[in-house]
Amino acid sequence: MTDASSTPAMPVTIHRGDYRPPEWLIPDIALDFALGIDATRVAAALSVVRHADAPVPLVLRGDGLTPAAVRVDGEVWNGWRMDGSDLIVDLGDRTAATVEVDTVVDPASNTQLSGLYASNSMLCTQCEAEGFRRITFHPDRPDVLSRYKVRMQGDKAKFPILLSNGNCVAQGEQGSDHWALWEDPWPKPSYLFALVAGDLVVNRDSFTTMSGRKVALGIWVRDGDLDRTGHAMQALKDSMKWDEEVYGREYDLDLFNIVAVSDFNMGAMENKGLNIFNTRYILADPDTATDMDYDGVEGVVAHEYFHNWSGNRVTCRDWFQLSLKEGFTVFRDQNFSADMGSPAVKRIEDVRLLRAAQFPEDAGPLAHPIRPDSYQEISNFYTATVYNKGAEIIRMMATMVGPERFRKGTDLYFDRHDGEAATCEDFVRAIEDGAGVDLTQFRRWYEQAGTPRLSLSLVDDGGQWALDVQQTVPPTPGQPDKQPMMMPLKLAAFAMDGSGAAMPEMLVTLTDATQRVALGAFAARPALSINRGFSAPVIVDYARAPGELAWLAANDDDPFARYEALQQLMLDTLVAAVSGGTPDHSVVIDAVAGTLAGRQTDPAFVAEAVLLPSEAFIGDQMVTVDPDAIRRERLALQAAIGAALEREWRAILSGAAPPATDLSRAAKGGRRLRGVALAYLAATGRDDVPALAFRIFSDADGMTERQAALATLAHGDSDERVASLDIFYQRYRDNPLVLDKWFQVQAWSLRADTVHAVKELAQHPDFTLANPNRVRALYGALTGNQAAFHQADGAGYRLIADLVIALDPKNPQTAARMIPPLGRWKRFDEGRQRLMRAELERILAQPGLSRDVTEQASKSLLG
Ligand code: B3K
Ligand code: ZN
Repeated sequence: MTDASSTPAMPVTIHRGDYRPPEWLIPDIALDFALGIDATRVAAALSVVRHADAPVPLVLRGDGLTPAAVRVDGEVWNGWRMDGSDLIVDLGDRTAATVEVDTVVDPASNTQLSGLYASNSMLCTQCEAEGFRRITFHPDRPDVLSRYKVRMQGDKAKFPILLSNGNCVAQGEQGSDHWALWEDPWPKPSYLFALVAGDLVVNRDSFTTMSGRKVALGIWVRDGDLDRTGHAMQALKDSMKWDEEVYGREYDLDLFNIVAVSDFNMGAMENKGLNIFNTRYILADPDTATDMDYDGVEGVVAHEYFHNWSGNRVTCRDWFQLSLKEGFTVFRDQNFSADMGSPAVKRIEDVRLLRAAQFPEDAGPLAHPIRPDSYQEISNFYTATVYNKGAEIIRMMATMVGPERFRKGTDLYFDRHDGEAATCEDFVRAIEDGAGVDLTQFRRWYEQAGTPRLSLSLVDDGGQWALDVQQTVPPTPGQPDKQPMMMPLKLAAFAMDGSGAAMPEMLVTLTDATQRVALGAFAARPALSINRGFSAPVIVDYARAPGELAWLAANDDDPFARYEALQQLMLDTLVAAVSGGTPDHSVVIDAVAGTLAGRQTDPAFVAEAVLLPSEAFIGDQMVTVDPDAIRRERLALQAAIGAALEREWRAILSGAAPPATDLSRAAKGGRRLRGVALAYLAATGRDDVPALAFRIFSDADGMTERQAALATLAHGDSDERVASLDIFYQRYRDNPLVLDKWFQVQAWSLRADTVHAVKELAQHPDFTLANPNRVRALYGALTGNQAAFHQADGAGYRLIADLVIALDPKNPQTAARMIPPLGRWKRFDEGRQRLMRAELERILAQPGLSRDVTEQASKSLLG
């Protein structure tokens, strides 16, 4: 299998409307693997049953495969041919047959990390979305469900552990080899198949389900990593319990295994009974993982576990329905994490991510509905829109009907579609029927791309106040005209005059392009709390009265709304400054001071609330993004807040940090606030800051404090910067996940020479294109560093385009993920536009480009 030639560049567009049911079903599959790092022989036996009414050949998809032998019902078969990379087997007028196909794959040279590949001399698989066809010929579509029997045999010394889906039903030895036979009783699509063979150690535990069944749990890692698996195991047990309590979903096998792999294209994969994870989302101990890393482990373990029902027991009919499993499962993992920690902080983090990743996608050339209408390469559609906006769509349904009725809807969904490959429409209908609600208009969220915008104006009708709401959905590629959406909008109103008069929270369902909402009686214009809890994923325009945001930041009874008010205040100040106004920092300083007063009660919330909006988010508010002015004004505001509240920041830092082993909410919040305090203090440029940061770095008993201090130092120019980076490198050079942080903090740096530094770091002996985590740590961090990536001479763009060109032949999925930042060219000045487009054109001019990169770059160029 040669990776470069296995993905043809010819773009074929697949349309949702072209869906046809499968012509052949495959109730049973037996796979026999003779394992080898350079050559693994795969003997597949498919029991096929004709589903079409009339005779039709069996089409088996392949990617980079050559059939070594084809047999039908035990006989050598000549009635087959290749059509491109697909195998067409002519079965005459048979209605059922056993089709056997032998193939040989080379895991060691599979650098795409899709199909069967080698990572640290271990063999593992990644089949979603279309990787199974890189292992053996198969329809490889999610609506073909089969029971799998998997036999694997290999050298005992090289592959002491042999794992697949389901249960191990037999094993034995044969000379220097051993073998294992795994059977999965649950029919599943090919994308959920998994196999792992390697030298692994296990953290074993167990969970007793609500019906009293004991499930054996195992987390498999490389020798030496075992003592960093405790948090993942706890997260797994918590997830299993939560899904029983909140959704009534019980685990359905006697075994649940997780394997951690260093080289992995995404976060993790929910293969039935055998989840495969990026080590990043399994391994954590206080010395090497930050609190945020801990939360990442908990959230991703939960996400993959929850897929056992939302994704595996009920799967997707076709890949256009991806949000059916991903949006719903993200919604489930968000609520789980909220229940495990702080709901307000979790909501802030989720909304921040939505605004950072999804809103720009929805406003750019790659905008698509959560249920796309067409694609060239499905890997390009594992997007923030499908995942995170998808979760918001589910959240809106839950908000509109309330928790009990929503549960009735999801119960009905699982009952109706258990064992099936379902559609988004099936989900909406189950919520309608189970919860008793009409979602006819709401379905537009599945059809229309673009972030809706609400323009609000307050009307005073003789002391009776009302709100006029105007809704527009912007045009997006292929969708020039939009219809108004149905959405829940949570509102409250408060008198700012000290009378205490308030209109308690109300839930309004918006349906029309213009709509009037009665608010009630107020003696004077009230302060409005709008879109509380971010009840709808929209942008709100509303001209505030002077002092209104500051009042809400201090007094709103919804913590999310307090956060929003303070953010909006900061944003207004920054946008005015960037647009050439004279900024008045004092309102922001006062509001931050007021928020800081609550730091004893809820340090985690306070830390989130006082953070300035990101440079990118400030840019999103502007007609033309000016990265340099944004950086300058943001730093100026940060310095002003740092100086005005210097005493507070120093007081926060003067106490002892909570012990790193304390992972309580209060301890995590305390550490987060210390990190924020250090950043504000550093912005003042006071002489003692590098020494202070270096002391924190050196005294730190865990990674949260250590990384925060290192990141602060990395922005500056001090001797302490050089020393801390060096100490960090020497200490962690053998730990890949921590070394990623070393690359990342340098690519995040606010220094003027960051693009140059990234270019140099790409030549560092520890840098490699073979590991997606390392690529993301360096280049992904650069694209997240707005002023650096958009350096006016185009050096940042060139670096990313060079990376895409170098990485595409090895790993097209990861290469394609680096393109969207170049596609935002329309948002910048003419000079930058030209440079960005030129890089996209340079990428597209490369011969033999993958389908992944071709699709992303050509769509991005259209703007
Ligand atoms: N379902 C996988 C994603 C697979 C991506 C393939 N390109 C992880 C997840 O969302 O849980
Ligand atoms: Zn998922």
